[in-house]
Amino acid sequence: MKTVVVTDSTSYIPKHIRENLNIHMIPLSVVINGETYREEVDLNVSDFYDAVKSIETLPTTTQPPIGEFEQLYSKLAEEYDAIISIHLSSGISGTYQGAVAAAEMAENVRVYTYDSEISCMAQGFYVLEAASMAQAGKTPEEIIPRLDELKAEMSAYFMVDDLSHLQRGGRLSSAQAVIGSLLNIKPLLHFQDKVIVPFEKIRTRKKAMKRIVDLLAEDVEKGKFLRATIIHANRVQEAADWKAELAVQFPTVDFSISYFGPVIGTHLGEGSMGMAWTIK
Ligand code: MYR
Repeated sequence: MKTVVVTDSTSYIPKHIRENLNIHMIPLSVVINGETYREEVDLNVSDFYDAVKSIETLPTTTQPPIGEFEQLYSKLAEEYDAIISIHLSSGISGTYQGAVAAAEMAENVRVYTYDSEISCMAQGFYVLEAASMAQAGKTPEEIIPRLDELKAEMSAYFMVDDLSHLQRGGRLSSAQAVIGSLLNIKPLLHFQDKVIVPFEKIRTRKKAMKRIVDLLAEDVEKGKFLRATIIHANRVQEAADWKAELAVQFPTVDFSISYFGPVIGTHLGEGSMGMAWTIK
């Protein structure tokens, strides 16, 4: 059985890695000043953060049209027997539902849609694992349980510099009163049941980052062998410094650096920072 992996742009997997692992990507889009840009295709991450500095109207985002999924699935059906299509959490975007609708219409190929229940390189971990296994000839029946194992061990925490982006986009799932009480601090956020909720109220960025490290340490102390990714919104140097520090503190963990690209950056804002980890 020949299996191939599809994901959306919010995995933010660099192009050369996608090409090496035969990962097919469907982009979400950002609308800036009335112009629609497909992220990772028409607009890269650094141009996005440059552009938002100079515009008056804040950008918005859109999920891919269902037709994009239909076209890609039908092209892949010519060569493959199965497609594993892995997407950002259905609790924050309609992208996954689009994939499901197109999967139901697909002919001559079996499409397995997978709700990552998260996004960014945390989702990317599932995509990379699935693609490596598919290249090694594994079937969806072998790959999907492995993704579920990674999901069961996934932790991801992030903080934003300014909560108003998440509030404006309606992606923070909490009572207005709770959100109001968080506006002047740097709460740690995470995903619960596919949506973003506050994890803990923390006053400063430094303390929030320290708390993330403590949470990682708890898992390392349990003897888990982990891969972790630092995810940043245009904070390249800060992410590199953090990674260098953590690599010394946690020699058994494989660290990487990834980013909040245009679509996710629209909802989190520049300066956001987070970390995700799961088992190797
Ligand atoms: C759409 O328009 O359909 C896209 C909506 C994307 C919402 C993004 C909300 C923030 C996600 C944060 C992910 C952090 C992962 C560690």
